[in-house]
Amino acid sequence: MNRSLPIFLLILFLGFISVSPASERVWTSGDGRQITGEPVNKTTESVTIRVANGDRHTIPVKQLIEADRKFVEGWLPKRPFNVPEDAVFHEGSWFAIFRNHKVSRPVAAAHAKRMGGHLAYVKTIEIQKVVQKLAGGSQVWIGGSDREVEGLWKWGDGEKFDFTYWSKGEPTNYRGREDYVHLLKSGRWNDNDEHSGTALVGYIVQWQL
Ligand SMILES: [Ca+2]
Ligand SMILES: [Ca+2]
Repeated sequence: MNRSLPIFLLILFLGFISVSPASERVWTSGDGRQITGEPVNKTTESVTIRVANGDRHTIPVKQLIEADRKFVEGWLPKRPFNVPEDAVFHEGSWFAIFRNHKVSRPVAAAHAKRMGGHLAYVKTIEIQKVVQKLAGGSQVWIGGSDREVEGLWKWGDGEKFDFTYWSKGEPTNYRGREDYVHLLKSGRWNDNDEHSGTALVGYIVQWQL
């Protein structure tokens, strides 16, 4: 009898279990259907699961059994490379502040891009609350502009502003040169010159998963 056979089988077994990611999980919906995969993203409403062949399935959280819903609640998606440890996760995105005294808008935007993100798109009051908390009363760039058509404000993905949080009397387009939005100390928005050196001390970067 070959004594090395049990050892060979053990190695084979260990090899087999090690290819299965530790974060993989069997998900069960209320009607008993199951799917096996690794969670990669979530919002309040849904969780996105990557299955073995790489496909992603987004499942409404309310369709899952209670144990799975609880798991999603307490779970945070993996931070992509470059996302700092103190970043905040909200509705499918990570947000983080970078401080850089008197930073111009192009420098801030280029740094965000190099890190695989973009200056934050503040499309909802909930995101406003996230970025305002991160800013902590300092003046920071976010990701909107009316550079293409004066008065037509858009986020970096081309979506027009729906939610806005302008400070009273803004945007002013002062001297015809203000095409970029930032948070004032109050958290309200102002349009400003992209090379403005006046007290802008940072920027908020967003990574959409
Ligand atoms: Ca303008
Ligand atoms: Ca202004």
